[in-house]
Amino acid sequence: MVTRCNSARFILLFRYMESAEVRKKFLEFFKERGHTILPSASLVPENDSTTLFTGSGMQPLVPYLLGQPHPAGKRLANSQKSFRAEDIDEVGDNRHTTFFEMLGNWSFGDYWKQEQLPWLFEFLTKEIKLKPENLYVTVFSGGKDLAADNESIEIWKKLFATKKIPTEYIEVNTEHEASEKGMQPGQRIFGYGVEKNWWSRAGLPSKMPAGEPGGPDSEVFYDFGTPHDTKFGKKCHPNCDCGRFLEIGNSVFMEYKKKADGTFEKLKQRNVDFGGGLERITAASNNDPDIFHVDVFKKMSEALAVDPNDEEALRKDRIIFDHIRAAVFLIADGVLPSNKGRGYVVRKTLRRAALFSRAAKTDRAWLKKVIQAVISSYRGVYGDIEAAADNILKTISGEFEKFSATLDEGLKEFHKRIASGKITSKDAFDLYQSYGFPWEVTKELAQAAGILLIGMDAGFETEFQKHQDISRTASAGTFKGGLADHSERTTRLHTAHHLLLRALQIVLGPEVKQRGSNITSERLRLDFAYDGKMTDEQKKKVEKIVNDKIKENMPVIRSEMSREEAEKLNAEHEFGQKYPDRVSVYSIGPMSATVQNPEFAEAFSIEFCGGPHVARTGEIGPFKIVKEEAVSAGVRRIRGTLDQG
Ligand code: ALA
Repeated sequence: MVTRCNSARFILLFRYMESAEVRKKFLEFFKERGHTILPSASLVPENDSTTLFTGSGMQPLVPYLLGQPHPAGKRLANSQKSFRAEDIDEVGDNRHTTFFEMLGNWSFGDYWKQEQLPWLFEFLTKEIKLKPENLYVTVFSGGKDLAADNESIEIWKKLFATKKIPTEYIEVNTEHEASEKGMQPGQRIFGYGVEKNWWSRAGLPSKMPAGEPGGPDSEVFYDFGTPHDTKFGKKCHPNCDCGRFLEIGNSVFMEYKKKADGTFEKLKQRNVDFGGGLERITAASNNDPDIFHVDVFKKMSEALAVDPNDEEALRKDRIIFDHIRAAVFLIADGVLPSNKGRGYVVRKTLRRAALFSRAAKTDRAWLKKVIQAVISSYRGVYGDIEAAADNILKTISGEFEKFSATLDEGLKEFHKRIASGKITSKDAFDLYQSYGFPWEVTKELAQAAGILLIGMDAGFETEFQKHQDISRTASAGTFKGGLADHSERTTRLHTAHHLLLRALQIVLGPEVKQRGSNITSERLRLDFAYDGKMTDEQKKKVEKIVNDKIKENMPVIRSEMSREEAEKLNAEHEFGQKYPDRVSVYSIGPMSATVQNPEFAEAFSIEFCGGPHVARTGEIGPFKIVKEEAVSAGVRRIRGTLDQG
């Protein structure tokens, strides 16, 4: 493999660190500091509709950041599979990927900044052997009603002083201000505002829904020393996108929760949520700014014989590698290509990969080699992938075959339509429906052909929506699952949802099974398998059972167990959902039974569920059924809401 470090001598003297070594060092480092190591959660989030995919290590841990005790303790660490579909257009340069592993460590109301920042510094400089003079850091300079993080400035100053590195703090607040000011020698700690140094799943403080946790963060950047490119701003600074600096770690000091009135309150506990891209830290350890030189990609490129001197071919190959690796992980987690939701995202990534590979690689043997390179890179780390290897190979090859069958025809049609110099959203939709061109592929082709698309995203969305609405009535309806937010009302409705499912089973029969669920602070929706319309009397009975259980003020109890144990206990789960090896289970009423004694005499309901829930059913308040209707043959939808508050 030829690398972009041009000195052959350098390559001979320098051993590239592999990502497996970085992962191992990180987990051992935090294990030695009292952390329990968790396995990675699935890429499909459980009970969380804020994103389609798990995009950070903290996502499966939200209930614990909000105060629920974690069975494994107050200090956790892991390497979490993450996928950010929103970054798909950035892929092709030397540092963006959609799929990545996020190294993470957490403190749930335990240690704080004084431990986190020195540990991170020690890990990066001693274990990974990054030169401290190549590290730059950012901290929160404050925002509306949100205090600046002066503590972190002092901690960083002391840490750099131990290495005798001159360290000045400079407040730059916004990217614009930073690119105007630039950086002077000695300036190493940069204060940015909410756009850059505030972290929550929803982004900016103003975008956070009620109940969402967030906080100021402190990021570490690695300086590769490459020259600044003025295309990205007047002067360089750590958050500049020119490629000189790469963010390799983010310590979020998660101590706030958004209130319904838009202000913030302190959480019950002060949390640390650290995330660092495994591949990025590995790239920094090798002082090589090209993330695609990290081992897993290197193995993929060996299977494809990449020419490092052809910039355009390199860009396409990076897209192919990224998308195929992402698809391998998504398919292993049960997401198959389709025209809806998560499945559409997998289809889109695979079709983009097929399109970019088309010209150069007509022989498909390379595809198998590239997929096998991914699978072998993660052998022993992600067992799911190895176990699903045959299915992965079959699914990806099948998707490539299907797409190539229509690709040439579709391209002809595309060129015919652009002969007039423009392409409409209807054209884009026809290409999607007849030839399987994802919208983004058409956009890409149109941009390459110099065709302007203004406002087309919205137009395509409208066409797409029209199509989806039509097909929805014809096929079994599914809707985006989970909770819209973790606000108090949504949480109350979530517990009511469990009561409702059980009440439906009591009134209509045990064959009632959940097929989907969606809960906002306004109402809950539950789709369930059942033949026939409910009578008014049945609805009344169901409503009464739910309200009786609310009045009984039953405890809502969370337990952790293996998936097999939960299955033996007949815990309810959604049809077709894939669950991890260890699961969280909620029972309403004490769950005194065990696998050996699976009676649950006292538990009214038991479900596979990640929460959050109220502590006792009395907190829900009066519940009422609003509507019951058909979704498709054999599937009903029921809507309910809270009477007050
Ligand atoms: N949750 C933080 C992030 O994703 C660490 O950057």
